[in-house]
Amino acid sequence: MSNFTYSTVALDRLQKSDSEIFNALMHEEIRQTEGIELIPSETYPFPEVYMLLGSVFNNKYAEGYPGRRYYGGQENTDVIENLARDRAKALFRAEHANVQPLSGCPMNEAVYFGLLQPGDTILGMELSHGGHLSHGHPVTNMAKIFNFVRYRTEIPDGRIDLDKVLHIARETKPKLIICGHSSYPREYDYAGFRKIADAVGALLMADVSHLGGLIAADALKNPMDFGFDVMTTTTHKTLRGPRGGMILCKKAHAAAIDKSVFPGMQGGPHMHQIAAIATTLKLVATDSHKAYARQVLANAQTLAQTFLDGGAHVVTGGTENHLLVLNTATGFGITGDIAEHALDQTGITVNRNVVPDEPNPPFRPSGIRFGSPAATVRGMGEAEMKILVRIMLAALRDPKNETLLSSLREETRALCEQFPVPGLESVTAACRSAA
Ligand code: DSN
Repeated sequence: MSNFTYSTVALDRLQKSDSEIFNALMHEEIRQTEGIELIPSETYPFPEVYMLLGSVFNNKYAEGYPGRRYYGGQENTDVIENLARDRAKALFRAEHANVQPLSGCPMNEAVYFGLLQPGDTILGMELSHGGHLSHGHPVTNMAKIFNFVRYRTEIPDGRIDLDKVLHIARETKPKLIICGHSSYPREYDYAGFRKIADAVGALLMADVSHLGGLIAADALKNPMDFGFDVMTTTTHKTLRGPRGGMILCKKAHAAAIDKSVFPGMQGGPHMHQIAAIATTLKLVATDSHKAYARQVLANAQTLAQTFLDGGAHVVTGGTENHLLVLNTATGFGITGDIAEHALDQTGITVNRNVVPDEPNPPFRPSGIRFGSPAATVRGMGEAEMKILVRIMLAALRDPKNETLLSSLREETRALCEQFPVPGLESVTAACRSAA
């Protein structure tokens, strides 16, 4: 087995001690390399990330922060956490960074608890218009603690009417306003939101989880340049790091944020994750990552334009970032779950997604969401985006045609073979022989 993400000895050992997990791992590696991931929140990490996640930093408890921990043996954990914090501050032009949040939801929850009191009002984007669960959807625990109110986007172009946002803010008096989303393909007017927050005396937060790697590369605007109080980002999306979260903020909020993360929300930080975040932050500062970020945006533009040319209904009419939402109900007469399943059969992974003012339940919504980050890691460019759209359009127009879907799958496989995943170049043959 020549896949370098695991040592041969370790794999051999796993195969003997737990063949069921071993087999699932081999099949997942085949799935991820023979097919293509178009879920916009997913990507393939820098190969170094696999190594650090499997490292001895996994073994270490390190409650506290560098120089002030509650356990001994911290000479190396302090090095990696300091490097991660310093690199994060430099990259995002922030005064303070906390790199301990275990993932996106606890990251945002730590901000709310750090800066607000229970019962305070938070203004965020409506979920069906692109907002995120952790911005206070009624099904979340946060909605039991804080009072969430919402702004919406304009249909059909998805712009945000700042006069309407200001009106809502004046009526509801939020303590915190959030710019951020998980399925919104437009850029924010950060300067406009800063003015609204100032007008109503609210703190201002950006959740750029989807965009972190694009902002780090200066391919998209950085909210910290517009005087935001706080910016959060997960580390495993366009940043190409391990699963995790980061909070960047002004110095004035540093103590409150740090206390809220630990001991407020979490115990021991995941030091193997923080080691991988530190290395990720070094790698995203390179010219090759900047070129990657630009290509992500160019590829997303091509996906959008090719879909529009093919008659698909692209929500908001296009994209200004890495993602797209298609209304498959109006465009193809099928709900997102059926579209997702059909595309799965072609080897293309997307996710079902709500559309603005969604009329259907979330498990059977009207659309699908996808984006370019993972395909771009493989070196795919605009020509390949056009091939992928052709395959997807064929499947969406005839989603029950098993013969067609399996022949499309062969096309996807042939395309993917030409674009191996960095770090997993030899995985398919190796896994096939082992599985
Ligand atoms: N689940 C992530 C996404 O897919 O956008 C956000 O948390």
